[in-house]
Amino acid sequence: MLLVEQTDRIATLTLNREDKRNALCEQMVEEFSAAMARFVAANVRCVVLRAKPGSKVWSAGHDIDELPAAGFDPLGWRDPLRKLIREIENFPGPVIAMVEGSVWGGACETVFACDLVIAASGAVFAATPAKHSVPYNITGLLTFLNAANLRLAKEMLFTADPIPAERLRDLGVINHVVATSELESHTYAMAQRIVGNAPLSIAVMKEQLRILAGAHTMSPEDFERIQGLRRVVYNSQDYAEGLQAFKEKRKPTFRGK
Ligand code: LCV
Repeated sequence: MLLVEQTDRIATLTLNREDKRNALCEQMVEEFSAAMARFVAANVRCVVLRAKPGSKVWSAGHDIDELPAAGFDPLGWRDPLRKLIREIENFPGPVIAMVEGSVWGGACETVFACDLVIAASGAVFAATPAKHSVPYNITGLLTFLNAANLRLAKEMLFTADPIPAERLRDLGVINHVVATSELESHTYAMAQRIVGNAPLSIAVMKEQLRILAGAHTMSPEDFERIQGLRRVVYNSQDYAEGLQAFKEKRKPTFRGK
């Protein structure tokens, strides 16, 4: 489900599950983890995460068919998407998201969790929990909040609108937007500059920034209250309706209960 390439100190992971629009499933994430472990052992200094050239859909996000039925937390600690985000954050070198096409839901968070984002003109990004009545988890929301400002994060999460890469670049969420024909050259030129710098310094700055970006205090009471609120959502008829509507390829009807 992933194509793995490594040339010297730069590695490339290509999402390779086109029949399901590169939906992020457990097997794909297991392959991702195994590849990242090999990259660490091989002293890879920069990873590029991409879809195949010409992809209309970079990734359709979390594999909805793998979301648990109502009654279970759909984005708990061991969920494949949560593991994927942590793999990106913990890799001791920059992970560059090279994006073309549309990016949905958990894939949007995945791109935002990458250290750098270079998108082709015309790419769009949609945060979709509200389309499926999914109670996103708090570290996932922090990824959005760290990538965007609160106003934009709320617009993306509440509207689920696909946002053009150009607008996200203008708001500092995306590093560069380039013509599709220049996407690879621009991305790998930056990767080359990065791997020409000091890897230990970069790795420790990445880890410091991860710690600083996640340095939020929260009382045990607030944590328990959030988990309780999320449980109401994933126990709701709306959550079950969201899953059913996707399976039946129809628009869901949410009743707020
Ligand atoms: C499994 C899929 C998926 C998929 N999972 O092709 O952020 S949260 O909280 O929402 C989180 C839980 C999350 O990330 O949820 C997933 C959010 N993703 C979306 O809402 C996007 C859902 N997909 C689509 O809207 C369309 O598939 C797009 C616009 C991405 C592509 O449309 P296109 O017409 O090119 P199809 O819809 O025909 O999909 C092709 C195959 O991929 C499956 C889909 O069920 C279909 O499978 P079959 O050929 O077996 O019918 N597929 C698409 N997305 N997220 N499976």
